[in-house]
Amino acid sequence: MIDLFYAPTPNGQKIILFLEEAELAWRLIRVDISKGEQFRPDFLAISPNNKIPAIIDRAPVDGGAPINLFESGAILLYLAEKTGKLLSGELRERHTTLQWLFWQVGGLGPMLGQNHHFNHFAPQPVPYAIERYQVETQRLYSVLNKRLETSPWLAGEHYSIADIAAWPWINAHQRQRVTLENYPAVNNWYERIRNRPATVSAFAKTQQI
Ligand SMILES: N[C@@H](CCC(=O)N[C@@H](CS)C(=O)NCC(=O)O)C(=O)O
Repeated sequence: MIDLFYAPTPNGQKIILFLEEAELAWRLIRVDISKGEQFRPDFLAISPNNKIPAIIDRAPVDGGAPINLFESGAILLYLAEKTGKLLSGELRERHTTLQWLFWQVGGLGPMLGQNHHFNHFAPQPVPYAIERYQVETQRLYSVLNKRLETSPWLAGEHYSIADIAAWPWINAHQRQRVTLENYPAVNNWYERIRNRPATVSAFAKTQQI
């Protein structure tokens, strides 16, 4: 059983996509980040950077004590290694997957997060910042589009944790003021993931809780 500390944001949604895709048993523990619950000492003991997502794996493969983890990329890598799913063991495909996973956690996520901030949450409009992150958002969508013009999935021939990491951020494209039709290969990839049974059931389960 995996305990997932969750809020309905792209970084949280990555983990439910993996858990459903890999058919792991999971329990969702909501952390209301709008009310500051991420600063509670019991949560900080698991996630000292005061951010979701975080997990506790109560049944690690070594049979030892429960493992706590924060950072969505580290969690996806851990769960992929635990289950042997969504991360190839083949040298080239494995490192192509990790390359795009790191691109997402180091670039796509933080930059689109700044786009969300300056478009929706800044206390006053900051035209320079809005423009800067809009241009960077478009650049990143173009990088993704180029990759997906030549490859069905980010890692190559197989759906992987790299796709899972990127998709929830693209799912928020309207908030980023992006028109997906301008990025046809991204749009096609986006729809294929949106219609996967695991994607549908992951979101349905979070509505139920
Ligand atoms: N690099 C982190 C980013 C996580 C993150 O930014 N989480 C946000 C929600 S999407 C959060 O918990 N924010 C609360 C806060 O900053 O206080 C990851 O990939 O897990």
